[in-house]
Amino acid sequence: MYSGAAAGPPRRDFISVTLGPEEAVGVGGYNNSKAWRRRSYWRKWKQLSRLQRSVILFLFAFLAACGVISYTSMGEAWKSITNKSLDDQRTEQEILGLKLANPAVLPAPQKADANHGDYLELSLQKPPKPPHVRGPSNLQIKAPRRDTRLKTRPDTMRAVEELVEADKVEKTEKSVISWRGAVIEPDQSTEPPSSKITEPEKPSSVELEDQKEPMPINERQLAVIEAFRHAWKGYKDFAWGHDELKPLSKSYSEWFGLGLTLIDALDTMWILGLKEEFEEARKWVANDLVFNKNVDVNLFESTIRILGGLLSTYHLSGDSLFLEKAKDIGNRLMPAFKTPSKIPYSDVNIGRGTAHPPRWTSDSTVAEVTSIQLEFRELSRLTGDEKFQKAVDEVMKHVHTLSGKNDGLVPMFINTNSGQFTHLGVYTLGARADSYYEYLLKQWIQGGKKENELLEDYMRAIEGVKKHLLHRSEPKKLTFVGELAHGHFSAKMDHLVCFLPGTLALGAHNGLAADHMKLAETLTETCYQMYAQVETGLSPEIVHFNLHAQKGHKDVEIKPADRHNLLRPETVESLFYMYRFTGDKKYQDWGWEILQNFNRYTRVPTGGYTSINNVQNPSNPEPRDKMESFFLGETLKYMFLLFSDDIDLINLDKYVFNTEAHPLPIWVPA
Ligand code: DMJ
Repeated sequence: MYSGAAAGPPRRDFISVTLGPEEAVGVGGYNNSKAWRRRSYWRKWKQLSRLQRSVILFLFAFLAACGVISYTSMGEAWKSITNKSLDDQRTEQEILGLKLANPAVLPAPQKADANHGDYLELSLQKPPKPPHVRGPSNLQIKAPRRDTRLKTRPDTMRAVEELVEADKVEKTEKSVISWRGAVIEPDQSTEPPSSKITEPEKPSSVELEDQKEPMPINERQLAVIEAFRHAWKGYKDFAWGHDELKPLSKSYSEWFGLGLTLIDALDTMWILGLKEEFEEARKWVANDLVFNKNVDVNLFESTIRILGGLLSTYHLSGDSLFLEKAKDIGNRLMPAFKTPSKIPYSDVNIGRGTAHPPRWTSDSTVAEVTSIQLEFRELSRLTGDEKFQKAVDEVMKHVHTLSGKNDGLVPMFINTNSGQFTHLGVYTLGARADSYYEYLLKQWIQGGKKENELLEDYMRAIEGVKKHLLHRSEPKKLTFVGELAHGHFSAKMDHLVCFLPGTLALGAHNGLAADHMKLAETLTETCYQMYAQVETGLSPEIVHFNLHAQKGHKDVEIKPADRHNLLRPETVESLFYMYRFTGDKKYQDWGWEILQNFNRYTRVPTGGYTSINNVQNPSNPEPRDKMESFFLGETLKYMFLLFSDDIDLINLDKYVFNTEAHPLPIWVPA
């Protein structure tokens, strides 16, 4: 209670505001004029004590302040709710494969260091994205659509859950992989480092077509998926993280100790839509793949399988982890080029940074030094570091000028000191020379068909093949590619040569002579006969063709030392190209026969497939106990693509396959 001075009106310690009817209605009756009301309120106000007035004023002020504060914070909260739901929608859309109006882009070629002068200025088309941004490739493809048996959405959601888990573990990486569709970025040029900056092009109609829904998977493709899963099961159970599976002994073998099969198989899993397997393998790459190892690797093999595999997986998935790994291995392989001639050594110690030729010679194999270019050139384009491309371009320029060729055909060896061909006079399209020819054409395609020396060398070589190496067998008159040794023709043909029909067809598709396509057709038939004429329906490593008809003899003869089959891809590879370019279903049927025979004679019940020693003995093909990494990297991938009618599933106007079946972008797509 408040007790005030005795004199004066008593003070009240409460506020009483009574608005009775007599206050509202004046003596003169109802008067609701504004002036009257103002006067009346004012009178009331004046009647209040000072304390009462202060309290009322304070209350008004307090309420007004509260109003202002709550208005501002509600606005913020609303804004963040709205943004969050937009973000959520975006993530979900990406995960579900929906095209965004404003898609992320492939990280532009990155600057390796600041001092590359003119070259770099030309090479960089766009400022690099911040490293944490995982953009999809400008040539990213859609994972194929499965039919109802292979449920896409649950798969996707499971993959997402795993990814969330993985993210917790891998704090450094944000790893939501986008399984979304072909996104051809209108603002991305894929020009090589050495070419001029061009204005970004709008997506062509062909590019826009890429954004169509992928086709559903058919029965034969499902059979390939099943085969892949069976192979993968063996690898996972007995060889996880090692180079190759030994499916019979349920163990593994090491070559480089770098998880070769796993890396070789990454983009195949992507293309087949095997999301869970892919994610599991990705985790291994993120956590366990280490290149800082005191180990000798073969430059060619590690380039085509590891560097190529990582680069293509980067392009398909848009996941920068793979580019980082590619850069790492690419840098570690560079010491191979430190030779007197700049022709690289065959072997590099990727931990020590030293390189050397094989112990018995200072020669390198011609195919090996001329079939690493697609990968190193692409690495330069992506990183903005010219050194990779420079090193491999120099090799090609040098080989272009060399003497010792025979109408464009090259010998099999080249000396790392002198830079000259050695062992002159022997010419083959098989082992040690094969992919030299393949990469002439494919580099020309990769670079936008501008590098004329490559085309010249390719065209001349095919003329050389026609002139010196083509013959016909008896009795079926199959055209085959033999070998020439010091002027003597040999009717020997490696299975490896069966890459040639596919390459010829690719050249014809890119505008080269139409007779290349004719030759491709006849040679594909021959390669198929190398399977069909054998007891198991599987080709041996090497065949000899009969040049003269002999009673009871087929076209194909096999020597005991050559009757093994290593699960090689070349014939299936050519079948794939031929089907893509002709649409003739017989190529699919031939591939289907081959897949069934692989299943019959090379499949190991406990998981995996094995090389065999004897393709001529169906009752005992003599399993070798080894699954080569290229069975997953190449053979099954080409099978899957062969059985697809979707030309956008690795569109051949946008991608070029390296010699290990890893698709890399064509810099200036048709
Ligand atoms: C693969 O490593 C590559 O295809 C290479 O070009 C040749 N050998 C094997 C497959 O047979």
